[in-house]
Amino acid sequence: VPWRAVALTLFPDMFPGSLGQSLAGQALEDGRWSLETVDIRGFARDKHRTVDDTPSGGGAGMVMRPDVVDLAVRDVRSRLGGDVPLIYMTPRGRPLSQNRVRELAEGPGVAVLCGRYEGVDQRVLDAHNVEEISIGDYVLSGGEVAALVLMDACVRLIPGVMGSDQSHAEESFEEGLLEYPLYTRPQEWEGRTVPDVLLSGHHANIRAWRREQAEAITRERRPDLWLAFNAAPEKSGCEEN
Ligand code: 6GU
Repeated sequence: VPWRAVALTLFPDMFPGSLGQSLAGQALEDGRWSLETVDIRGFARDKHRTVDDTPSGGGAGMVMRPDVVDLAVRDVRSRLGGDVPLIYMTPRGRPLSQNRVRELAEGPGVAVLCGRYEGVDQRVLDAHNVEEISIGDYVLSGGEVAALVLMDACVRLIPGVMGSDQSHAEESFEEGLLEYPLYTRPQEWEGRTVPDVLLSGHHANIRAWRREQAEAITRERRPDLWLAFNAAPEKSGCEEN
């Protein structure tokens, strides 16, 4: 039974039937996962198919109605069962981590609620115990692109999707560091050369050089990751769970 992703959205067309040349797209064609969309507007009850209303207490924009979203969530839950986590993509959510991605990829799949307008009425999120997740500190026009990011991160961890399973374990990000820089042929390009150590065939030296590079770049670019790494260097996972 393949890993199952369901997107609840007002814009189902933003989820392509095929993901083109992407890794996730090939894995979708190979049947290693499935992607379904549920059009929230299909659960609006009035003749104008209204899904939103003005914010209580005033303010700009519109809010997605709890009754309409509830019907969509119930429909998805009845078809997926209670074991599939229900996630709401929002910049107010907890930051997505590689640890959470790994857990989700190991499970049966995800149901992802995508907000539009200013967001979804809080009561329906509370009623269904929805997990709120953000993909970073910037604002997107809706949750759809964020949902695709979450799905891509999970799908590449599904067994058999990536070329070799070693490619995960050897990612230095998996131990909480940024990746070391990569080089390939030609050995000299536009006056720039591949570092000598990488051509030496000395595997211990290569490993040590890559580790130094990963640590230096993490220290410079991501003091937050560097601090967490040094607090728990023996831990196999990355970040602070
Ligand atoms: Cl998950 N959704 C939206 N709409 N904007 C975001 C986000 C999510 N994460 C960062 N910005």
